[in-house]
Amino acid sequence: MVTLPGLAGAQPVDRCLVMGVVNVTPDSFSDGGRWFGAAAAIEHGLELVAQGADIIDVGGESTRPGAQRVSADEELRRVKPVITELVKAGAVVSVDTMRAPVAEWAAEAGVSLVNDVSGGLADPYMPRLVAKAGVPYVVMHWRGHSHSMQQRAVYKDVVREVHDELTQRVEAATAEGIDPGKIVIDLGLGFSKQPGWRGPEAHNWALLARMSEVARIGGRDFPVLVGASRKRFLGRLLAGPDATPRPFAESDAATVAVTALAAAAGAWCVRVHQVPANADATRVAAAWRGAVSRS
Ligand code: PMM
Repeated sequence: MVTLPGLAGAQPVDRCLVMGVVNVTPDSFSDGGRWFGAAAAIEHGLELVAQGADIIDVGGESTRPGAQRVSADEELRRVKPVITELVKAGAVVSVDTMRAPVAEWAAEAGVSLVNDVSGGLADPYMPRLVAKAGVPYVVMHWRGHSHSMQQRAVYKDVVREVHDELTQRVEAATAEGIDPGKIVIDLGLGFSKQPGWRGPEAHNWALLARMSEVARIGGRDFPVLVGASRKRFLGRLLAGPDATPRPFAESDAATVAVTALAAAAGAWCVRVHQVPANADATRVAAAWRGAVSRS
């Protein structure tokens, strides 16, 4: 398992980490509206910590396909009380934002990680700000904002293209002064990816299967964050005989299966909505990897 220097507050563990999601939004894909109020979001974050989450990811902007952007002021209004209280309670918190001013506020408030789903493309000031803050940075594969992202899900060779586009983002981030040892790669599952599970358009599955290849950039193996939880490609896989996709909340068992497989393949962290079973899966995977390395 890969350790990440600079992840403030995190206990060193010999397994894949678990990042619990707190979406302070009315319209997120998987849990929109449930934790929209600050008090409910704080309570939920604390519950995820108690259930075994290593990191709590707080976001104030929905990235569901087709979502419209909210203003930076509204995003800040949503996340401020939640991040403040979770940091105060001693949680290791990450901020899920594409905006440098939001990341800047959050870094000052004590977050341990900036999770930028655009990998620095949405706000050109983001990498410089993250370099200055000195916190770890998640660079996710992304091709555009939610309103148009599915039109961009066109690839000749998804693994090579995602790898090459992530390479450009990592180079841009390090050119702005971010320590490569603090960069985490994310495959961007569901973001400009077709949700099918067979044939050349099974983009998410190809990326999961070849995760370590995608994350080997410039001769360095970057830690990988996997965000498969409740995504549409799982609902599509689990569709009934009439091809109706399984609702997102009924794909939690499939999420756990992906967690076990990804953790066994060496993922650094999984980003999930339901913590307990995924935390168990990371322990199973760690025991599995330990046995493989001893055999
Ligand atoms: N997915 C969502 C939001 N933030 N961050 C990272 N690093 N990786 C992801 O895959 C990711 C993310 C969208 O999912 P949600 O709206 O269900 O939380």
